[in-house]
Amino acid sequence: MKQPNFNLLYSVAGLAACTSVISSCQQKKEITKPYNIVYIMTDDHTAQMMSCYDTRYIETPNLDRIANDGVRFTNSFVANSLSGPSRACMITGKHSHANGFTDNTTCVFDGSQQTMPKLLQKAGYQTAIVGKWHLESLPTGFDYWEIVPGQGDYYNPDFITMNNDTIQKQGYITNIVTDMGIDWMENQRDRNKPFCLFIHHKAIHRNWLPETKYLAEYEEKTFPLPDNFFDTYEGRPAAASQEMSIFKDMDLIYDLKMLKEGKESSLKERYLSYIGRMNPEERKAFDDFYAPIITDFYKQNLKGKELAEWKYQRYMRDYAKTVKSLDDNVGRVLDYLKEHDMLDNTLVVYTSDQGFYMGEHGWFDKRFMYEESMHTPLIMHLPKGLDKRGDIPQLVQNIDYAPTFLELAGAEIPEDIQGVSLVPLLKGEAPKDWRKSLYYHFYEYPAEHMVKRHYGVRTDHYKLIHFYNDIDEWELYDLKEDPTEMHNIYGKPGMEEITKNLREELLRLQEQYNDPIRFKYN
Ligand code: SGN
Ligand code: CA
Repeated sequence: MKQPNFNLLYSVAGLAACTSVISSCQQKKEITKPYNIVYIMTDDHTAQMMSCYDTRYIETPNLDRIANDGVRFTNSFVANSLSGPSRACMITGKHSHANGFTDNTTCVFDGSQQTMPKLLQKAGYQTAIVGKWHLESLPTGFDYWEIVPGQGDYYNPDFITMNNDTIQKQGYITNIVTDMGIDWMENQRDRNKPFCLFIHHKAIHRNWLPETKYLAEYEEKTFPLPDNFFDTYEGRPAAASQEMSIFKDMDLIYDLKMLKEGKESSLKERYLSYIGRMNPEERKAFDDFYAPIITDFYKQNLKGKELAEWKYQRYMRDYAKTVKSLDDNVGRVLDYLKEHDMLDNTLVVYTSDQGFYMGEHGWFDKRFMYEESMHTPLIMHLPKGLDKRGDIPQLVQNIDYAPTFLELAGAEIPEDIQGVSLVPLLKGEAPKDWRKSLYYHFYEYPAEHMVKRHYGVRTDHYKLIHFYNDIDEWELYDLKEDPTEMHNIYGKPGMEEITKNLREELLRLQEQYNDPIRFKYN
């Protein structure tokens, strides 16, 4: 079915915006249709596990469809590599200290503040979110929402409805969340309005529980170990003190499914409750699949490096299987939009709440400002009128999504939004004054995985990090010479001028964004 013509409504929204934002007026002339926005965000899906970014590990044909006919950001980053904080950055367009949601463990999102969905509503858009929300308070600014409590469950998951009821749905979460998004587009929205739909997946979050039909996938594959899998963290005390090592911290039962009578772990009860949600057929498929692997594993009695490598292979396989359902479901959304003739006026965004370690430095999880977790995948299918195709190399950050969507909607971008609209990049422009550096700040410590508090600045060449609180350590990396960040060159002879400039840039960013936590420059 064709989309109704929204031009009239768009003009009204655009007119309101024109009273105060000249760029929106200029924008309006070039955009003849109001664009819909379908924003698909996964949890912990890292670019290493998307074939449009990295061909070493797995194929993701549907994600590649987005990148192949659209754009791929090659320098896309988050401001604080953790779920709740990333989500808060994304919907407010502001860094964590400014939106108030600095960490997952102590924060509740203040839903009375200005957010991008609220501003889109004012501009005449219908807004909806389905899936993971993770901001503790209930969503505001959405005409429709249905979210999972907290992290949600993979199998037969619960959802919180707009009446604040909790209901259980049958099936695998990635399929269900996609069904809900498609159902909203097909049956529930007001077709007289443009819309912005957020499809927020729980996948690929720990503990990587696959859809039972994909249990046997990737079992024949041996994944290559990253070169720095056995990192010893020399010259990097903060990296040495984390608790996210595949070898030391990944749980054999909870993470790697090696459940056996007599084997205990502190996470066993939680594991049993997760797999206890499966129906009898699912559970049988799951148990039948794992039985021989469990027997073989305990028989081998692996130790040391052999055990570390075995854990890595199982982790990679489970993660890859979980991605497979996700990739299928992204394909379903693209097919729906295509079949309904909506691709020409719909921006489709695919991203993750952050990157993730696939064994680099010996790790799983995220949090650090190092590349694998500060980076986040960002690919887009562009509607007609936005002509850029291929790679976009400029430094972008998840605080940029809000101003981008607002500009596309013809809405005013409030002064206090800290991100920058990506629309010029989507049109193929290369603005000379594009930002030259990014600011990062991670707060969740002491907490699970024990990554120390830190802030820092990243340019296209260098990264300067200051770990603070119960530690006072600086790290400096030359990203061109040392892309895997193994050599901390802070304080090394010859780095004085570069360090001074980066410290100045860091302070400039802390002042620009008004972060109350700043280092004292001397
Ligand atoms: C859970 C996980 C952690 C993970 C955090 C944050 N532990 O607490 O491994 O770092 O979520 O992830 S688990 O035992 O519950 O699996 S986030 O993506 O939501 O920020
Ligand atoms: Ca996450």
